[in-house]
Amino acid sequence: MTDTSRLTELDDFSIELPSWAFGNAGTRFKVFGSPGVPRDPFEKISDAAEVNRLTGLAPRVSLHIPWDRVEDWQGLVAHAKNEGVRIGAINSNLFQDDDYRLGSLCHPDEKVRAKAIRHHGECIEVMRATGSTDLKLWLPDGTNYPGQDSIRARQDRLADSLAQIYGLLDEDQRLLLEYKLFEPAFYHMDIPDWGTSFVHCVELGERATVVLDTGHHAPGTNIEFIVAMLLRARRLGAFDFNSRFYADDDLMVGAADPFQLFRILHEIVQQDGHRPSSGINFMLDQCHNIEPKVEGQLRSVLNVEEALAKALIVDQEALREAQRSGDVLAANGILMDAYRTDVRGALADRREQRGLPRDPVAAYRDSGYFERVSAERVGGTQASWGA
Ligand code: PSV
Ligand code: MN
Repeated sequence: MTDTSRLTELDDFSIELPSWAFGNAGTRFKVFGSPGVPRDPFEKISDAAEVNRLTGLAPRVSLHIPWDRVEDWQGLVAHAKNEGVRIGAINSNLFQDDDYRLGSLCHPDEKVRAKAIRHHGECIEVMRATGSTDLKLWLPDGTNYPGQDSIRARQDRLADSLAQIYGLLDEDQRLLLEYKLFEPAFYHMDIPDWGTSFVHCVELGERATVVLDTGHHAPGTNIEFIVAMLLRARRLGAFDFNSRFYADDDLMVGAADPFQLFRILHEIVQQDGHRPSSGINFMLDQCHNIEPKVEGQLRSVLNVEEALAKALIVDQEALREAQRSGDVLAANGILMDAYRTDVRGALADRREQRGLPRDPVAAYRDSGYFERVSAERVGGTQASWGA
C-alpha cells in the first residue's frame, strides 16, 4: 500500500515560469508566429497567471531585461498582483549586443566589461522596483579558437566583474550564477560547468549560488549527482528545468526523460530541497517553438509536480534499511516502485480538495482562454526570443 501522506509537502512547493516561454521562439532556421502570443510583458504575465490559476503551483514569473523592460514598473507589479502572481527572478542579457562579440564580463576591453556591469546595475534597479530578490546571470562568454584569448586572464576578469556586480546587490538580494557547457562559444565557455560556477560563488560570498539548467550538460552527465553535491555545499540556488535530446533544446521538462526528472527530485527530497526553507528557486527555462505556449507551460508544471510526488512517496525507511544492509537490488526496487506508481489520481484528488480543476489541461482546453486571447491580441508586435 503506497503511503501518500507526504504529498501534503506539495502544498508549499512552487515553480517559477519564464516570461519568454510565452513569446514566439524557434531555432536559427525559423521562428514561427502563433495566434494569441503576448505583445508585451503585461500579456505575458496574464498567460503565466492562467497557468497558476489552473494548477496553484506557479505563483511567480521571471523577467528578462531588456526584453521585458516597461515604463511603469509599479503598473506591472500591480497587474501581476491583480492576476494573482508576482515577479520572480530578473534575468540579465549579455548575448544580444554587438559590443559583446568577444564577450561581456570577460571581454578584453575594460569599457565593454564596464557596460556589462552597468547592465546589471539596471537589473538590480528593476529588482528594487518589483520586489524581486534574485538576479540571475547566464554568461554566454567564451572563445571559439584555441589561442583566441587567455583562458586564465578571462577568469580573472570574470571574478572582478562578478565581484563588482555582487557589491551592487542589497542585503536581501542574491546572485544566481548559471553554467553552460557550450554555445554560443564552441572552444571554451567561461562558465562551462557547476565547478566553475561554484568556485566563483564561494569567492563572492554566501548570497551567490549556482543555477542548474538541466539542458546545459554533456550527454550522459549524472545531473542528480551534481544536485546532491550542490545541496550538500548549500550552493544550489535554482533550477532551470527543461528537457533535451541533443543540446540546449529547451523542450518541456519531463518530456525527454521523466525518469531523470524523478531521479533529480529524489535527491532534492533526500536533502529537503523541495521545502521553501531551502531557498531553491525551481524555475522553468523553456521555449515552445511549435506547440501552444500556455499549454506547454501547463504540462511542464504538472510534469514537475508528478515527478516530485513520486519522489515524496519513496519508502524512505525501507530504502535506508536496504542501503544499510547492502541489498542493492531491493534498494533499486524501492526507488523503481515509487517511480512506477501512478500518482495522477492522488494529485487530481488534491487539486479538487483545493478548489482546482482535477485535470488542468482539459480545463484549459475547455476554458476558451486560447480562443479569447487569439481574438483579442491582434495588431502590435508579438513577443519573441530577442524582443
Ligand atoms: C541560454 O542557454 C539560456 O537558455 C540560458 O539558460 C538562460 O537562462 C536563458 O537562455 C535566458 O537568458
Ligand atoms: Mn537557463
